[in-house]
Amino acid sequence: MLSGIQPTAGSFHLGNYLGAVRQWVALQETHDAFYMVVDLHAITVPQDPAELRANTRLAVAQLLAAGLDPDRCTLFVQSHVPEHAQLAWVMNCLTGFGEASRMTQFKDKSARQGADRASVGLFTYPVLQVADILLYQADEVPVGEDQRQHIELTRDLAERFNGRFGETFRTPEAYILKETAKIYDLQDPTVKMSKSASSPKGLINLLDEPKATAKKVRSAVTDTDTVIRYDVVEKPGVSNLLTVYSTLTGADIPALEEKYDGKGYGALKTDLAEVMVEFVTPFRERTQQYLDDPETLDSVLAKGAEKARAVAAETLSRAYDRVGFLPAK
Ligand code: AQP
Repeated sequence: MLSGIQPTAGSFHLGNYLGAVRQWVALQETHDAFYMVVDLHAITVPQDPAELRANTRLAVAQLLAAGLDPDRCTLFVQSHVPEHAQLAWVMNCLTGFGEASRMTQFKDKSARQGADRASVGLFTYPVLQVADILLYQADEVPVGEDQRQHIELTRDLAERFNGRFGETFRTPEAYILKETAKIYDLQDPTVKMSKSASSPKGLINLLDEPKATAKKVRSAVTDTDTVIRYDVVEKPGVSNLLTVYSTLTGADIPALEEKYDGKGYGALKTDLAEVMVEFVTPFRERTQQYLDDPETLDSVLAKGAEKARAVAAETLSRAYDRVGFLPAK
């Protein structure tokens, strides 16, 4: 099991947590799990060095606060394991230009930046992600729906490499939970909650002031009807709120529909705002505790990098050999 998260914006948002990180915490109990903060991916768009460094530590602190346990999983920073960039080069050489051009995330992000300003790194970012996954011989990759196409590319490239050079990589599957595959923007519930595309009011950052978070939930866009029913086509806003409510509390959606029958959107939003506050308040505190203890954080990362490198180096060495590189003596 392998997955990663970018340290770009500082705080994780609710989509990151419900779509990915929450699953990571559960899966560390049952799988040999590798989780990383993908700082190499972060520099595909312009970054301030001091901010990147601070945000990388902040991402690690949030992962620990969310419940990752370094004794149950391998938690590391991507740039601490140079094999990622090394295997990415090999994979770049197997990827068609047209194939990379079809990646919708690249199309969206480069369109937002202006095609001339988008970096070559942003273009080949999905191929780096392929290397990330294949290095650990991952069977499954827990991600949100927006990553499905990249996992498909990973499967294609693993099979291409194996077909050309002999069986080397496992072909992974995306692990996407249907219920939380896509958490939507609170102001435009037809598009995903996203750090780069959502408006501040549509985006719930887990480290924001709990009061501000509650306010955003209370002003979430719903519809002109009053009935609380899960229906993503007719009622995307209400359905999104029900998904979040259900996932954070464990109450199933039919039970919530019954609970709020005849009560109107105000009651649902007020209660969900409270649920959110109860969730983010200890999360913020735990994150701060990890940030206040840099020695523990550094030692978690040193141990994680060592464990990750042991696996990654072995896979890379096999791949280099298969490609025909002369072994270094
Ligand atoms: N809205 C979402 N619903 C469900 N899952 C989501 N993920 C992201 N948004 C949603 C999942 O979070 C994991 C980490 O993604 P990332 O490293 O790409 O994080 P990000 O860049 O912070 O996420 P954004 O908001 O998607 O950024 P933009 O839009 O700027 O690229 C992944 O598993 C992802 O699927």
